[in-house]
Amino acid sequence: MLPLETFGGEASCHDAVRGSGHSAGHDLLHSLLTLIELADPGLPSHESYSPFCLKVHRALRLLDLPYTRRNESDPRRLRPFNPKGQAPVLLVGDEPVADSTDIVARLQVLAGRALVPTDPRLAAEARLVEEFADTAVNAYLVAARWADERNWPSTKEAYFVGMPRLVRAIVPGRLRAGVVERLVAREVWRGGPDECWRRFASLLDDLDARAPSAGGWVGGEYGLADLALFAQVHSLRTPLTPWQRDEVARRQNLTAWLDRVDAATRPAAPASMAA
Ligand SMILES: N[C@@H](CCC(=O)N[C@@H](CS)C(=O)NCC(=O)O)C(=O)O
Repeated sequence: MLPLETFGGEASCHDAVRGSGHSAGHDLLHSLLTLIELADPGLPSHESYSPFCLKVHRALRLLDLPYTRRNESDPRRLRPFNPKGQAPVLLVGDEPVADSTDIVARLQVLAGRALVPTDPRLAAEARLVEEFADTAVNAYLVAARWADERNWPSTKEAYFVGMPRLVRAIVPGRLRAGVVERLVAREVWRGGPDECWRRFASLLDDLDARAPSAGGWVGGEYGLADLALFAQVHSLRTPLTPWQRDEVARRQNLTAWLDRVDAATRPAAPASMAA
């Protein structure tokens, strides 16, 4: 979605993130798994502005898999690993796995633990929630950052921070026009801001009514549905989108569920930094 975390932040850094266990198997996995992601926003609450990178971070944590982080400020640098030039990419040894859905599927195999219930109907429901989050809910997040006039100045500031001033006067606006065009094609912005935010409020009401009062979204345990939905909705809770953040905060059941998933999946502080 965001053709542009591209220009925010430093070129690359490598942080080691450990799971809670420190067995030989964990150490092996730690050197085996590298998450290639976009720039680190430097927020304690969000490892990434990218909801798809956030989803993978939280899946790694939920599965207690240690990994190394590698930040690329320009998604084009991801093309050798993912022809679509998108983050996230997970390196399993030297093998690149692209797309958050495929990455989370691979992580389950590596961890030897499923993130969907054993009941096939519930497993299908969890995958449907993932698809809904990655597409429909994501469209509102992109609209909130790129199309909403109230948020564009802070989005531009955050995403294009490293760009030379002259280029910055031209490029962000052009990229924004392309993103908004795609949002219209995705229907979410076709009727303009009033319709978009009316539907958004109604979506939040439904999520609030459906949010589980304890445990995970589908089948009781935290799993795939939680990771995918959390990643998109929690991404609305940053300083980039204050109106949308406050709208989420007004929904108490939804907020309580988000906070529980956050607590269950927040990565431990980086154990070490390498150049
Ligand atoms: N379906 C992909 C979507 C990934 C995606 O949209 N990544 C964005 C960052 S949130 C990106 O890399 N955008 C750069 C671009 O499209 O040029 C997934 O689930 O991983």
